[in-house]
Amino acid sequence: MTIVSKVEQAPSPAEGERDLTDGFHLVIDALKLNGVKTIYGVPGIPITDFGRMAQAEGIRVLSFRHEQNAGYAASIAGFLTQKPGICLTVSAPGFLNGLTALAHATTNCFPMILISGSSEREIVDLQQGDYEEMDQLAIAKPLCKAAFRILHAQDIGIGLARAIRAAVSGRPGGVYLDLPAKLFGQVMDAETGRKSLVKVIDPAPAQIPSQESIRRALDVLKGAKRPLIILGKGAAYAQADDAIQRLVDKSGVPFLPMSMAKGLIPDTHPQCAGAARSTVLKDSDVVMLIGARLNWLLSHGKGKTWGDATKKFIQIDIEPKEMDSNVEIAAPVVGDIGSCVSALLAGMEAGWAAAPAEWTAAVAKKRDENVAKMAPRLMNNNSPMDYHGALGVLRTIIAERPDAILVNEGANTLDLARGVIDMHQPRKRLDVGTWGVMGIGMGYAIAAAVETGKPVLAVEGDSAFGFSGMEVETICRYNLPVCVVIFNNNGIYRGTDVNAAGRDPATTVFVKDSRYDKMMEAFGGVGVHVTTPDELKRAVAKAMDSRQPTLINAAIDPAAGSESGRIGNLNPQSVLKKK
Ligand code: OXT
Ligand code: ADP
Ligand code: MG
Repeated sequence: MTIVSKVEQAPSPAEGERDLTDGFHLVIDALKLNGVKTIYGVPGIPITDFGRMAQAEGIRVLSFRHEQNAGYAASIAGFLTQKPGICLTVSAPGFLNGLTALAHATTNCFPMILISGSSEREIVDLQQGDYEEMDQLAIAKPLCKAAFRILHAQDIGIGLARAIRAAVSGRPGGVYLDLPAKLFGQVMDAETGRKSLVKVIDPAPAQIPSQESIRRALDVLKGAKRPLIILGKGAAYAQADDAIQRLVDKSGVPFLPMSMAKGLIPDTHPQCAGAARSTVLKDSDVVMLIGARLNWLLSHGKGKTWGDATKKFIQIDIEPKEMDSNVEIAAPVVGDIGSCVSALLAGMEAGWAAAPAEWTAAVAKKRDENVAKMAPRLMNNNSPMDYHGALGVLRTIIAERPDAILVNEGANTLDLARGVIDMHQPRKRLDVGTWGVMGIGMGYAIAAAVETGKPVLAVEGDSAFGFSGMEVETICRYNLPVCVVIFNNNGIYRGTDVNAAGRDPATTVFVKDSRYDKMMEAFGGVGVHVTTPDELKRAVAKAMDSRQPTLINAAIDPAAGSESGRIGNLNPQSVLKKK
């Protein structure tokens, strides 16, 4: 190709002179060749022109107000599409702003590539104080799955290929790609450059489990009296939805979805044990983990949550090192979830006995009791609203629009929404993930709308929203179908804390009765303030159907929440008396 922009402004090449390309265009061509359609980032030196050129070449380049939000957007784009989400930042401070999201992607096993411009190697390595000097590669390395730097234009094809393969193959994760400013301007012969590009073939190859591991797993499952299947976000990521549904149906085993696996099989399925969580964890005797780790969210597979009965675990995971990470795994099945679940199905002979009826009936009974206990709380029309009253109407909104995407963060706002709002389709619930991180909200909402075209409902604690709130301008700028509902209880967990020393406000409280809806109005979106569940329902339904950027400030009783939501037990306690 003939190079454009800066080089094109040079005098036209003399007759017979070769076509040239440069670093800018080689990176863009390499991304396009590998199917990258969207970049999330923040412009500046040295990548401003790169963003412009990528846009001119047909890549959608979404410009954010802060790199962390662009990074979270890229990470969830990776989860939703199985392709690496791309985040583009400037050097040092921009890079560091993007790094939290890169680490988050790695922790959550989402494929993502953070591409950052960087300063001149010669000056950085001698620490001579270059513009935004920082040894970015060294800093990124421990926080991601792989990190690469490209120094020469002829290596761009290979460098991009390595980054893409590292992000999506095996256990997916975050990859850092360092592009020094000088690289962009390097010129080379266009034909040689074209030939140097690499289209990555089969970037995430199937990983077939051994027959022996399948036989072992089926033997353990067959011997179970009280079996349980736990579905994690790895199962949602794998997009093996039909096979997983068949396994659940054929085995008759109750299943417990982890937060982001909700909807992989509808929460309303008769075998769903989401509303009998404590019971199934405690009383099961064989547990099959599919794309879920035995980390803190599952009490490490031991302790009182899991009861006294000896458990046997079957674990399906693409990462062999995950096995025995917390407790002994009786039947490790290493491979990609699609291949593993298909092999299990193939090995379940005709007439495979469904899970014992006594067990499934006990689980169903507990679930129905819990659902019945919660039902009246969801129907209250109190003002000020409590969490259940407000969430009850949002549950209906999602039931009526099962293809909408729910983004959710906060403490009480997160934990109660997870329980109350049933999900009906795979990969529709996106939340704080493995770290319980606040700040994913607007980045996730933007990427979800962009990648899927579906309307997004972001249910946000007022504190959680504050971490990415400025991106409402981005939502308005791109006119995205995002409805943000802020559960405004005047603070973190509750709005009622008082500072005993009397000077400053307590650390957990915010300005009382703030009007977050005005923020959306400031950028041309729709802002609504509501005080009752009925008003909330009307406002959300209107926003979801109109697809207009909307922010609804939902006034929640400041006393309604509890410290840290459902995980208050994780707070250390002082042995000294509280002042
Ligand atoms: O079986 P039992 O009896 O046990 O009952 C369970 C289910 O069976 C039942 N259930 C149901 N019943 C009836 N019907 C239905 N449909 C149903 N479904 C379920 O309900 C119970 C509970 O079920 P659940 O939820 O499945 O089970 P449980 O026991 O809770 O599960 C355990 C966990 C650990 C798996 C689960 O709790 C979980 O996933 N938790 C995740 C928690 C999390 O990640 N929290 C976020 C972090 S908290 C804290 O760190 C915060 N910060 C600090 C901070 C962070 N995080 N990040 C950064 C960058 N900086 C700082 C901050 C600042 S939160 C926070 C802000 C908070 O304030 P906000 O204003 O934003 O929010 P508000 O709190 O609203 O004010
Ligand atoms: P959750 O938080 O929902 O419990 P985790 O993030 O802890 O889920 O676990 C996800 C697991 O899924 C990781 O161990 C990861 O290696 C695994 N995983 C991700 N994709 C696949 C896949 N395609 N096949 C098999 N395992 C996968
Ligand atoms: Mg709050």
